[in-house]
Amino acid sequence: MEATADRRIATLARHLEASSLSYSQINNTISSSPTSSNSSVFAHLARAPEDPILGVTVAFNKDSSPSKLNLGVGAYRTEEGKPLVLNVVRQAEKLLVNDSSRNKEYIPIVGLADFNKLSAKLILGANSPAIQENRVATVQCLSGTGSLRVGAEFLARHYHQRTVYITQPTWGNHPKVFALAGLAVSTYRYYDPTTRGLNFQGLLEDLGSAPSGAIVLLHACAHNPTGVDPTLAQWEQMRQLIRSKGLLPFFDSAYQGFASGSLDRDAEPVRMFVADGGECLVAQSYAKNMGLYGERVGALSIVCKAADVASRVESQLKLVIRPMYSSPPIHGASIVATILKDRNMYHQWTIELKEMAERIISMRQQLFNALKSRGTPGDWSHIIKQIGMFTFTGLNSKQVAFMTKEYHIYMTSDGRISMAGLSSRTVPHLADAIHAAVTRVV
Ligand code: KET
Repeated sequence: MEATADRRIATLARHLEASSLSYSQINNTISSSPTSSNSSVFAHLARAPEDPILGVTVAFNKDSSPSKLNLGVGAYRTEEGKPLVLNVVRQAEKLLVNDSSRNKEYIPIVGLADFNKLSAKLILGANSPAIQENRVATVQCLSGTGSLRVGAEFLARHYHQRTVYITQPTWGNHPKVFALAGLAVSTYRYYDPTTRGLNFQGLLEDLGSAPSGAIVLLHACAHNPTGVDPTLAQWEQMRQLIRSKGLLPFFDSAYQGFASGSLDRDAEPVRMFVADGGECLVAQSYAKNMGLYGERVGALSIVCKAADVASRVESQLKLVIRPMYSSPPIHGASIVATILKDRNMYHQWTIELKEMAERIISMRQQLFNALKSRGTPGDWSHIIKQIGMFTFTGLNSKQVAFMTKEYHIYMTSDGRISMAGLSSRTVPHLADAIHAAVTRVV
């Protein structure tokens, strides 16, 4: 203690000494620092690789070919290949801009109260007992990633089990988010490459042998990257296993509405876990389902067993958030709250969301048909069976590299393609590329 106090006093003294000097005195008395010499203090840094998903867009942007196609990042495009701002979002933004009573003050650490309540209701359901009993702590976060990160930091600080199980494979950022928060990351079997479906037996075995209390990350719907979701009956079996072993479910809900086109249907797995009265965490993103990618708007909800626990959880979440980014941004959350609280706008959103989901489903059918008509070797039925934004094609990294080099088609090296980036116009080009890749590259 004493040593710390001494150090602080010495630092203060140095600071006062320096601040009493004039600029020219400082210039004369201070010898050249390492930062003013020619070699950088960061000279030892190796160049970091680009992100495996967002780096695909970087490479795409550098390509000057007119036929280039970006099927990397999961971002919705129109039939014309353009980014889409939903009409209902434009409408909400107009209302916000014209409302002169609005200001740009800081919002609370936990975000906008309306937004938080409506977000919990969206994922848990209007009649959720957990909401009615006030046992859900919801905080506005920086989209899905920020919600996962805040949840992970909270668990690392306050939860007794420090291991999180993620699906094999999963979204590439999951292991990084959890490891950087200080949790140990393990995997559970999920995808079976031979059937291109769920390895349900492997999943049950791995979760069955996880240590009691371990955290289990679950994709609420539209599993990324595989497009393979458990059936509701399988979810029920998973729920029983997870609850009987006292594992802690952490749902990542980045695609609500994108799997089936229905917000309620896609939330069923989460609601099933909340209905049993047990605890769970849910990270929500509005990037995809409201097209608010760059607005960075999402929410973390922690469903607790009692209202007083939830309120203490919320108080601790504030301590996680404040030193991280202080408080979240206002604009995106205001758009979401405006839409969710207005019956008509909400209805319009569900229609536009369904249109996006349906366009993706029609792209699946068109791509499948195009490969069939080319006689491309292999069973491509997984393209129409998988759901959500992505098709996990089964193409290997060499075939992907070939398609990028020869056809200017950009996708992640694991063979995942974003169906949302495809259009009727570009399907033939992709089908040609896949056909060439599987017939010419092994
Ligand atoms: N969870 C999953 C499963 C997910 O696929 C993403 C984004 C996120 C969370 C985070 O999204 P946010 O924008 O923070 O709300 N996935 C796409 C974009 C990305 O990698 O950042 C993708 O897989 O292409």
